[in-house]
Amino acid sequence: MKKLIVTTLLAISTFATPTTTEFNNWLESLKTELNEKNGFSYALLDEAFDGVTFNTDVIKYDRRQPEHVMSMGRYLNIVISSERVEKGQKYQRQLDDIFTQIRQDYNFQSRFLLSFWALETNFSSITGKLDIIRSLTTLTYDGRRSAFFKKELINALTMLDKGIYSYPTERMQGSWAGAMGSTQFMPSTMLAYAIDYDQDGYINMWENRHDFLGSSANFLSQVGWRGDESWGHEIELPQDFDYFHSGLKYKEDLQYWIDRDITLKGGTQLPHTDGKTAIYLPQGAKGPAFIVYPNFFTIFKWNNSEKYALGIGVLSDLINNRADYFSKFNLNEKSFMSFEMAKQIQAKLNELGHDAGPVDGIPGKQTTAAIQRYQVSIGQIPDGYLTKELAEEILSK
Ligand SMILES: [Ca+2]
Repeated sequence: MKKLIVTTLLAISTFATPTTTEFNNWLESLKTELNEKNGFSYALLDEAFDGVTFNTDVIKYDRRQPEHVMSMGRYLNIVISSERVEKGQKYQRQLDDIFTQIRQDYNFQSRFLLSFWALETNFSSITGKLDIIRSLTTLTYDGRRSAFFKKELINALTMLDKGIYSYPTERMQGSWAGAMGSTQFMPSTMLAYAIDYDQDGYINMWENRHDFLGSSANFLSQVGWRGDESWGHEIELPQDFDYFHSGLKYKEDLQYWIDRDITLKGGTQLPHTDGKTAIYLPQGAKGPAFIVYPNFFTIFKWNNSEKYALGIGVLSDLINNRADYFSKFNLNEKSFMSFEMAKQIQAKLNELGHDAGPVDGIPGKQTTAAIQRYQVSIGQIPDGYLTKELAEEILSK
């Protein structure tokens, strides 16, 4: 499910490609272990690993590094298009019987399922063509995250062993890291959450819309999705709003914000939730302001990325024609932040006495607070949002 969209790529760091003999010897000992320790039959193992070789492309994908961190505006521009919204609306009408059934069984809204389906594989058009067993075997051989990928390889073998999953191709295919099907489930997610929703005897996560949509609702419901709540709402911030209390790390009960005069756009009271909420300004004080509800944080359990979560929320609103705020996003925002630049900014903020924390190139809560203190010192609204202009100004001090 995890995907990294990047603007430009740096040169790939080096890695050692094994010789055919080295790899085959290792693979034989792995098969022995999988038989003796994990109980897979040699019949299954021989078939699963038939013709499997080390795939250098997979390691190249694993090592690629973005030169710049993608800006929020650029990301939204890429994942959201009018064509995608229209396609979502078309499927919402066409698949109404499936969505009605899912609503009854899981209390799950169609617009969110359509958004996950869109962001993962553009409605099943890009599900990945790499051999899953080969990719996971390569990543198990490679040292970087061996233990994680070995578990997923064992899960993929368990899928083959169970014989209840069906694939459109002879061998299981998917992304370089092992995600599969129309909603890009990893093998562990497949085993835990994929279901035969149309009860035809097979779980087909590639082509059977009942199965992959039902499985996605099953997964999200089990990790805490609330079918009667949205992801978030556009809000109106009062004049005296304390920007030091905005951001996803500051979770509060709804009453906390009501007491501070926060309302929906137009002054209407915030819809009820008994879960934690946060004030979220994805493009700073100049962009649209939101209050995010528990579902927003549940999206992180599918893909731990703030941009992805906002992409799902915004697309779901556009599909249901309720994204009046959309024009407030700056979709022309350039990507400019790099790891090196983040380190320079942290060092500069520390030098100026704003305590940005360790100079690690990964701006977190402490760096955001330092940016806010810097903004106060120059008379700006302390939204903690680092625009290109603000970054350049800090570095010029
Ligand atoms: Ca089925």
